[in-house]
Amino acid sequence: MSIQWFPGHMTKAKRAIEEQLKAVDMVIECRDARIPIASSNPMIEELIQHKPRLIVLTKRDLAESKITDQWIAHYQEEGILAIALNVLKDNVISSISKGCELAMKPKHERDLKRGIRPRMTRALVVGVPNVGKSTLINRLAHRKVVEVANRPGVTMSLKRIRISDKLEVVDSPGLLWPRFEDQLYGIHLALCSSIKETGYQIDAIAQYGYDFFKEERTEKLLEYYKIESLDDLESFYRVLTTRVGQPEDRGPQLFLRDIQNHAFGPISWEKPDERTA
Ligand SMILES: Nc1nc2c(ncn2[C@@H]2O[C@H](COP(=O)(O)OP(=O)(O)O)[C@@H](O)[C@H]2O)c(=O)[nH]1
Ligand SMILES: [Mg+2]
Repeated sequence: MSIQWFPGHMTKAKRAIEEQLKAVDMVIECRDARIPIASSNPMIEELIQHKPRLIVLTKRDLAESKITDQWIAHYQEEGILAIALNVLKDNVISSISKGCELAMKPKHERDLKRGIRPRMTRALVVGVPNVGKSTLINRLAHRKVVEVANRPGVTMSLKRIRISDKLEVVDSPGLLWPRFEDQLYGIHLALCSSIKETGYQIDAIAQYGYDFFKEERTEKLLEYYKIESLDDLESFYRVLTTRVGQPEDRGPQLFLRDIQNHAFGPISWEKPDERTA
């Protein structure tokens, strides 16, 4: 991903989402299960307001399932329904249908008490770039795409997918910006290939990765590189580069590439107890 976000883009994206929200009953918010904070939009709560919401933690195959479960429990405590998906492999139609039905349940019950029968639910899919929105939409679209509409005002097309007689999912072309205002989240996004790192950042990102593994997941590095212990960063890079016959200053690049290629198995970079926002 190499999208550059500027205030103008952000205002435009915000308006587009606000406009789209008027036409839907609920929101399906995709977040990367490895980095649910960094991959969430900082204004999402304000944007969604009181609409029912289903958080979909995508890429669950790349995250540590125990930590993903903690995230789901954490959202539950906050009164938000969350599910985790491998968008490439799981039965997304069934999971999304059930999730949306549960998210809408309180509203439907309120409506029924007032004598209003529930009508078809329209759910808008939102999320920052690279969380898997298009993949999700495409997998849902194995059913038929009922409409591609151009709405006046904002130039955008809305793709609506009829999932069942109870649910229609609306694709949102308005891209939301990630939580890059804090350097830590920028690093997390780069570790998950969700923003493009630039040359001068590679050392810092790789060093963050090294410190993370050294503190919490040492055995994963030892196992993968078949080394005895982690001493210091320099000797770690020396081992990495020597084995492939590359100059030592290529260490950070090689290590970051392995991280981004999921060489060490599922990794969750963010845990709910570290959550501040
Ligand atoms: N391993 C894994 N990869 C996924 C998953 N969902 C999406 N991807 C990959 O993530 C990348 C970004 O997905 P995309 O749908 O383009 O994201 P978008 O920018 O939100 O529309 C693609 O390479 C997808 O194949 C998932 O659940 N697991
Ligand atoms: Mg997309």
